[in-house]
Amino acid sequence: MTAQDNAPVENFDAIVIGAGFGGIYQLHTLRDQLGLKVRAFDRAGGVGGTWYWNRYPGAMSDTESFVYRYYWDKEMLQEWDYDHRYLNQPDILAYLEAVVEKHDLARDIQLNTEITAMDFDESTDRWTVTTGDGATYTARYLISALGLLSSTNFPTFPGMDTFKGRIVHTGAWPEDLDITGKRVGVIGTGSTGTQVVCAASKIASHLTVFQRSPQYSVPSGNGPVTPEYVQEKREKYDEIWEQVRGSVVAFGFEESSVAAMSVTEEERERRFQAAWDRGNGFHFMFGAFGDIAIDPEANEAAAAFIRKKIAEIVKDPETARKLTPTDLYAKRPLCNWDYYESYNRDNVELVSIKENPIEEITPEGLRTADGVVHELDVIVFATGFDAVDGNYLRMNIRGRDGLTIQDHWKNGPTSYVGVTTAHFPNLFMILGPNGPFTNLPPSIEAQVEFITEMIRSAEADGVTTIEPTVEAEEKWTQTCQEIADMTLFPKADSWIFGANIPGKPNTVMFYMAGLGAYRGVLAEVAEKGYGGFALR
Ligand code: N01
Repeated sequence: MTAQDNAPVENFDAIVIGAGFGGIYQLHTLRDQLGLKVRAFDRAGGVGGTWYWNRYPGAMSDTESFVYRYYWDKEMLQEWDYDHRYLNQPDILAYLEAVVEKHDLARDIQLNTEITAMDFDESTDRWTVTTGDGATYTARYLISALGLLSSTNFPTFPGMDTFKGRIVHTGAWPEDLDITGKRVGVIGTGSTGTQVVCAASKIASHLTVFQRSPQYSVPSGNGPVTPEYVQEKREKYDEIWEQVRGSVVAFGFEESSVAAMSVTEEERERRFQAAWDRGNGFHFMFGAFGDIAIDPEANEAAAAFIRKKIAEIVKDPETARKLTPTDLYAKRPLCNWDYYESYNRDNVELVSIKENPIEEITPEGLRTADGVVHELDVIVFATGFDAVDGNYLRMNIRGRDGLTIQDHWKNGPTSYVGVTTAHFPNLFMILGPNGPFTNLPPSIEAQVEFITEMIRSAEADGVTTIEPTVEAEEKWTQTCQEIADMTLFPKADSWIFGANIPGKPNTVMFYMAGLGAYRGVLAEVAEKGYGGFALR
């Protein structure tokens, strides 16, 4: 018997799991707007979610500073300063910590507490959550704000435990690790890996990049912004946010509706060059033309433009060849300050592990198939995440009739409007499967506000359980699939469809019609008295 067996169970109206962008706002709305008794839990030692864990060198948002924040706290929009076009990880973490402090949220956030199980009790219509140390808590409403990307994908290689240096994953970067002057190896070249490469190339004594798939990256255009720029954005925030909330990707620019092949070749080049000079990955994919992610010919034109840039930038032809992607330009778009330029530095070396696979990790470093041992002090796994449902599947979650989430999602994760799933009453997911594929804070706000209003109306109407119907969930999944099939994204192997995890079903995991359309769906569901839900 443990001490916990005798501990009294604490009961709440609502429990929030996660204290990142989603959990912080959800705790605020449920506690301070609805007056519920709420507790938020997070396994981390601080708030911030993604921005607590991802402290790797170069970690930053690739959404511009003026839209990588909450809209709901209008005072902070006016008061919180920034001086660069993009925010670095410490800036974002400091911002989230300041929100928590300003709204006195910390007293209801229990840190260092991992939730391992969530069970719905049909006799009481309450959820019981169990923590890693065996304590239990109950609540009527359970809101999971686990983040899309928090379950790390940490592949194993033979000999890993023999390595004399340090092996780290970017998603759990140790606070005491400084790679300055060290021999660093980076495995993975997605959004994270390319950011690490840009930063590490400038501080490591030697950097070896182990690349499986080459990536299309465009310039970020990062740099200082003036106080006048910040003031101008502040004065226009309502206008800016209205545009963001009605847009597709919610990055603070107008998406283009011009078809790439409808203009002359010269005009196409001019527009690609203008987008390249302006900077930002989502802008390059969605702002230069309206059909890069839809029409194969338009996609190839954009891809060819980036390939030409790689050939111009990278001095060593063999390195340039290895860095040049030949597949579709249809993964999450990347941007960096000087990704391809990094490979012109004398201390940076590129190994194509598609051509020359990693055989084993040795005490000294990493041995590739050609027999070379790359001597290293630190091996950085920038190998991404088991996205979307990975966070859920590692927990024991049981809904009606003891149904496990693993069973319910065995063919891939599903939801109704990205926030609820059938057989799991009163469980609300922020960034659940088949939610919008956008700059995340504006989508998180839309979901938190939808969940809050649904709970407010349930409280007012004496509804005890809210649960989507199986039919509504199936229809939403089909809608998401049909929309995704209109794009090129399912044709590229990436985490967006689960292709990065061996054995994971390749299924639709996002609603790709954009935030404006998504907000319209949520508004319509609410207006129709929560159509698609069984309210009991
Ligand atoms: O992860 P990824 P990420 N052996 O899955 C490689 C967000 N984000 O952390 O392409 C060797 O994209 C894998 O290779 P391949 C953003 O939404 C945002 O970089 O599968 N290599 C790939 O190169 C982003 O999309 C920001 O062939 C292996 C890399 O590891 C999402 O997070 C910053 C491997 C993984 O790339 C995920 O990005 C950072 C193996 N066994 C991240 N397994 C912002 O700027 C995987 N790889 C806001």
